[in-house]
Amino acid sequence: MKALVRRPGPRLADGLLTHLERQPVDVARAEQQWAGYVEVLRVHGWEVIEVPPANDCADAVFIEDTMVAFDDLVVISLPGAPSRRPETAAVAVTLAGLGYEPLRIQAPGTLDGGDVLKVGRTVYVGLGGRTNAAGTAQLAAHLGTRGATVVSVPCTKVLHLKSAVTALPDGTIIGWPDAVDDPSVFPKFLATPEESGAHVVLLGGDQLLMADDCPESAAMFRALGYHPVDVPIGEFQKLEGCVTCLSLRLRD
Ligand code: CIR
Repeated sequence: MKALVRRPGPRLADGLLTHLERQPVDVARAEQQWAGYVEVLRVHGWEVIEVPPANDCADAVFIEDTMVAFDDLVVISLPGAPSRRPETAAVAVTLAGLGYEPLRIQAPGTLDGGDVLKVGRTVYVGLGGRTNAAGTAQLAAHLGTRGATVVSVPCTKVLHLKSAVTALPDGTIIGWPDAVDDPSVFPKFLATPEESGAHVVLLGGDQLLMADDCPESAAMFRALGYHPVDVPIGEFQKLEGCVTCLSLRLRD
């Protein structure tokens, strides 16, 4: 299990905002929070690989958006926001160094990794923000070669599909209802009591990496037999980030 991460740069506070009002971001605190997040990955057995920083790109720390991994395939995204497109080059170089031959989303397609939720062989792709139909079709063609089924789902209330929903290890889709366009597209949906409670990174086994500001959701997962591990990520949440977007997980 490898996780790619990218440390926050000096321009972090200028990151893009779509649904939130701008608030001051404490870059020093963000660096501490990022280090804490990375340490949790390490402690849970992930080999952490740092992609060289992109200090000109305010949003580069949100590395999940630059790529999709599925089985042995990696697909470099074409971010919907033009300012984020320079982020992908160094990610592709790092992946090539790890032995991958990255495929690419091509214009006019756009796709952000944060819009892609994998649940077994089903891959949900959020449509409505940064990802368009052409990008979704290209991803479907790539992942179809590995037997994946891509399901396009609406995503208009939050930045990315994974800002609205993620999945528990048993495949249950979890989401904060106000952020989800249509819960009925998911076979098994469980509402979370807090917005950030909808965001989990599967660390392995029963362990769920979560933000530390959603205690009721953590209690709900505990009651289901899972083990939440919480981290403070408030500086990144101010920029519409969540726990998923701070790493790229390669599970092969
Ligand atoms: C952006 O607007 O692109 C960044 N400020 C936040 C990206 C968060 N990414 C994610 O949730 N996958």
